[in-house]
Amino acid sequence: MLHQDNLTTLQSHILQEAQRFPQATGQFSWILSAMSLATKVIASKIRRARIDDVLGALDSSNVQGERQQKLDVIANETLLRCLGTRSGVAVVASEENEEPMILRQDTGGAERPYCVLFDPLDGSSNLDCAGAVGTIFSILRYDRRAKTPEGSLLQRGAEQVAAGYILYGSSVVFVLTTGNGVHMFVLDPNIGAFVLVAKDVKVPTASKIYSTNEGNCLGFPDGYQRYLRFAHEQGYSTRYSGAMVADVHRILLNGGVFLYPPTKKSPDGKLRLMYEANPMAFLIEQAGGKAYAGTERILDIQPKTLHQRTSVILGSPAEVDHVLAHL
Ligand code: P6P
Repeated sequence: MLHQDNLTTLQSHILQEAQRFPQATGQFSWILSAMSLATKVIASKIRRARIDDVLGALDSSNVQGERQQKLDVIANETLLRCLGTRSGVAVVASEENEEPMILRQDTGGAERPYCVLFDPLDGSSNLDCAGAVGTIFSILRYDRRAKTPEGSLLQRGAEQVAAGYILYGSSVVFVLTTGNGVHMFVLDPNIGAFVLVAKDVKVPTASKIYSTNEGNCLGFPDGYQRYLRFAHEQGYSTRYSGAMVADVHRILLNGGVFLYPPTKKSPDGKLRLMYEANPMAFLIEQAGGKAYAGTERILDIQPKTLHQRTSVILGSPAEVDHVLAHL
């Protein structure tokens, strides 16, 4: 862990990182600052959700056909309100909105603007029972070769310039990579700032823990079922919260493998490529782990549609290899 005397906040970390790019205009830093502000607001609303009676579902459903929780909409609107003021953001895409939002046209200036994609409140069905939930985000550069702003979003995960998640758990944890390692911050409610607690986090190379919804296992393809038999025979432990952010964060720190295989209900996998699998894959690879969709590296997948789904195998390199060996 860091020396206690080096008090660095997310804001000062972002500014220090920006100094590595003298030609930078600061737009990128402003976007990360917007994510910091929005997620502090979301964290405060989650903490008081039952008191302020903003728990529970709305009558509406999102583009995924999933019932929207009241806080899904509140989190989504908070992120849009914070990002909307940042001049460097051209396009925003959210799990909660069928169409991307074009905030401003690409002016063709020196620095290409950015696209921000996010799942505003991942695992929100955990809210009613005070379970862990999270925000996941991915940042791409606007692709000027694309024929439409929407087309600018359909870039492989390997093109991401930044990715992160905010876990609203027993503490509020902001985990970020800008392609230069994975860094972890915890919200200090006494000062309202995300404080740096660990730099260059590395996922343990091996750990006998797997994380999957075994309720679906009879619908898993044979290779995954063979892997589960292997894990049971080897005495693995299982940990699964139903919120990807919480399950991936545990793996980032303690090691193991997270699996969402194809199922009868979701033959292509349930998790969304652009704003769940890709950002998590970028983070896990930056931390020394591996991230696959079946036998394909997630960051190599060429997306076809904004809300497309994928299967996911990610975590400690040795544990991912055990799964791949059974596929
Ligand atoms: P299941 C939450 O709805 C989510 O998108 C991820 O956060 C989580 O990993 C997964 O779905 C849980 O799905 O089918 O196990 O409830």
